[in-house]
Amino acid sequence: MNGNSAQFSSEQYTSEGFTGPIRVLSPDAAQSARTRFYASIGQSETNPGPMADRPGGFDLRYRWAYDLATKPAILDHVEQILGPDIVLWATVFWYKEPHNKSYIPWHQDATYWPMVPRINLSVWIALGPTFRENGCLSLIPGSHRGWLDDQYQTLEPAAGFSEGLADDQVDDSCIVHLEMSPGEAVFFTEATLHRSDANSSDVPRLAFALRFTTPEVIFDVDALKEKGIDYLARATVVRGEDRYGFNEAIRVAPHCDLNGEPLP
Ligand SMILES: O=C(O)CCC(=O)C(=O)O
Repeated sequence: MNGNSAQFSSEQYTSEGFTGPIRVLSPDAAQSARTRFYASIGQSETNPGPMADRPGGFDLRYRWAYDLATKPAILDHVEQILGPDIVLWATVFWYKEPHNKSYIPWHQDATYWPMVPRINLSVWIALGPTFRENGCLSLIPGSHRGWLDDQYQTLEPAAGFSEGLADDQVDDSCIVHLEMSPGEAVFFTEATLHRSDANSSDVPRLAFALRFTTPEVIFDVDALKEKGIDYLARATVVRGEDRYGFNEAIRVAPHCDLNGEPLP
């Protein structure tokens, strides 16, 4: 991949487990999101250091992050895959400052999440440039057809997750390195194998990942709490309607924080 945007393809998403990169934000909109992100973590964009803040749930704290996550152009693509009723249940800023040595191991997302059934579409938006040396996202096309969590192992401390797959457990002969320009996004499934390297460059790597599902999915709130990720998981219907009412306990009104106060 070289940063030339592709066409969104639901056929590719179904057959290969991903589609993209697709341009979802203009370069200016990506720059504005970057500026807001750095301001909110108290860092300078020109000389950024590590993030002290938790990377999740910004959509529940800042109106700009909620608006970014629910842009109609993004939801239009999501609707092509998930249908008319769409739930945004988590967002994460994946940020690696220059020379951050941590890498993200091969994994399939839904193996970490207490959701039944396992239905998730991630929209991973590059807010700055992503390339091999700054730890771009990489994935394996077609890897979403089976689950591999029975092969997970405990990983070394440099891995961003304590459990996942070691590199030599994965056949990466058809790996796709998603080198992307600010404002491009890749859409991938709950089961698509992906990873990212450490950032060995002087350029920060910043992405905003959005997790979408459908209202029929039930989240185990106690298990989320046990895993310590309940702070980032709050299900909000962002398009269509909830015909099930399964997730009342973790729903907040759109545009409100966890206490029901309007977002700043
Ligand atoms: O951005 C990264 O380095 C990892 C992203 C990831 O694992 C995810 O979005 O599920």
